[in-house]
Amino acid sequence: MYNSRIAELFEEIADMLALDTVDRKFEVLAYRKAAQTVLGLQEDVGELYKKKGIGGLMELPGVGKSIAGAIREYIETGKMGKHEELKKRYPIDFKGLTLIQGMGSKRIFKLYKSLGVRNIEDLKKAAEAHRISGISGFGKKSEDEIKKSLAQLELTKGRMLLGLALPEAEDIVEKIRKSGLAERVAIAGSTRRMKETVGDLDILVTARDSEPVMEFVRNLEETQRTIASGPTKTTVLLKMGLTCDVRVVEDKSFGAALQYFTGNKDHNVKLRQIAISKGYKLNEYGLFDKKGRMAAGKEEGDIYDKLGMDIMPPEMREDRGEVELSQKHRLPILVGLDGIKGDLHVHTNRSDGSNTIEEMAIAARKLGRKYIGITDHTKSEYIAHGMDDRKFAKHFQDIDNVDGKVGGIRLLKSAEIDILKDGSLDLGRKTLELMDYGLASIHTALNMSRGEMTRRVITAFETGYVNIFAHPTDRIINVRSPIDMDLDKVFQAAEDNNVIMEIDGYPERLDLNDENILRASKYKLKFSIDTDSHSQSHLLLMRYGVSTARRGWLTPERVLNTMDVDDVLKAFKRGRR
Ligand code: DGT
Ligand code: CA
Ligand code: CA
Ligand code: ZN
Repeated sequence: MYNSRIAELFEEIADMLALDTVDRKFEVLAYRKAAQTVLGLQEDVGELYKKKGIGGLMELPGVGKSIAGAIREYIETGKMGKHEELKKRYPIDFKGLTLIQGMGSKRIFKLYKSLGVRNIEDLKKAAEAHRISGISGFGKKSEDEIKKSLAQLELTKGRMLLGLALPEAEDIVEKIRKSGLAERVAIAGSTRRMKETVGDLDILVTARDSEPVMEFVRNLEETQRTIASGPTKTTVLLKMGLTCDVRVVEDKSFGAALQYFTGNKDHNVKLRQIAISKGYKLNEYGLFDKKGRMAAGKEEGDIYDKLGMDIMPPEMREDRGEVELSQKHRLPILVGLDGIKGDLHVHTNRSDGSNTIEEMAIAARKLGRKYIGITDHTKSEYIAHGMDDRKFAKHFQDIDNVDGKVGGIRLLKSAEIDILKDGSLDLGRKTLELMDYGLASIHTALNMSRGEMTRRVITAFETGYVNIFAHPTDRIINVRSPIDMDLDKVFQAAEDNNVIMEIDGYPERLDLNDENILRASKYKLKFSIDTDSHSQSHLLLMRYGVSTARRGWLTPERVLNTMDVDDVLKAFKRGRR
């Protein structure tokens, strides 16, 4: 797949040529034109070159002898001499620096020459030392803008939470649909696989006329800046700090493109090998037989079908054994949002939530939940206004009262019980006995040694009052690493003590994560998918918990809250000593 890489190199060559003191306008234009041509090709230039040689390349619009030569050189050696030679003169990360507002290649070069700025790091240092405002053509205003843009980039550095990225992708898809410019519109990439964080958004579109779609995307309210825009692909930097690739594909290739751009890469590589073994060729345009006839392409399912496989949910496509299972027609039927009947981790304004018990109950009922467990914090969590035994006694009466008052949903009495340093629980036995179940978690002394932490958790399990172990590893994505404990020992102890593992659906947590769920599958464990809601709107976060469970291959039987409340209560009784 050479097209995008070669286009990128050509753009960078053009950027660098434009800096020359001698006027090289025509050359610059030629490389830019060639970049657009290559980027817009339906076929890969590598394939084209293999089939038709250098002559085939030269038939492309705007590709003359020297540019065709550069393409050949790159395909054959993985290098482009012209690019390397220029790069020696301009050792600058143009691509990274153009992500900063107002930084074109000329201004980038100016900062390189005057301040030695080669990359984002250098730019940051220069801005912090107020050295940019002194450069002619920049001034204080430019420096402030650069700083602002740097801060924005910093905020969204690396990967963004699915909980932020997915709603944005859905909004954009909806807008493209409503524009009437497109026929089919779909989210692909890691967002479709519901990965916990995503690097960029990938959106696929079919349209009779592609340019109006590209223009629409460039002008979206969400768009901050266009990074690249060609006939069939536009990349924009969204205001939220994520980049978004929108590709227009032909209707007959939509399924193939959706399969390809959903990935992940390793899954795709396996699929391509299977295709080859069956005498086909698979790429983002379709599945082709030896004579080049399209065997499938319009629908994603047809591709798997022709390869002798069952199509699996995107959440499974991580090359973790799903390909082989699908070939044997033994894919599991995964838990789905439709199957969720209750939510067993819900906060109210009795501790750090923002809504009343009644408001949470009504909001949950609206979402179709049949039961919720009220799990406010215990006293050690004083910042979260955790309650002591005396307050809980009254609190439980209030829960019962609301339960009597609000029909159509059952309220269960519980608490998010702090597991103290020594593994004891943050409430007295009498209070624990008043609960329908106990949900426990760790919030303090997170830096204990692995052995101590493991002991602490198992001690808590052995009290007989822990039914659900909430957000087990206590990680916060992009903020805090998981606590160090021997998960295998913890899982084994959970099995022995009938403790249910939580999958916390809060987007910053998603804990247990997909990998740990898969790892827990060796044990006879059940899981509870909860929202850890602190307000009514959080009850909707259940989808992220469910997608995490699906990425861990969970079937409905292994998920506690797919059951009716009576069976849930029975399962809790089994857990109690
Ligand atoms: P991200 O954006 O880092 O969260 O992860 P993805 O999976 O969305 O990756 P992205 O956006 O780079 O590419 C989208 C999909 O395109 C990817 O999941 C699989 C496919 N793809 C990208 N590059 C390659 C490649 O070199 N080979 C193959 N077979 N597939 C690729
Ligand atoms: Ca992506
Ligand atoms: Ca992408
Ligand atoms: Zn909580």
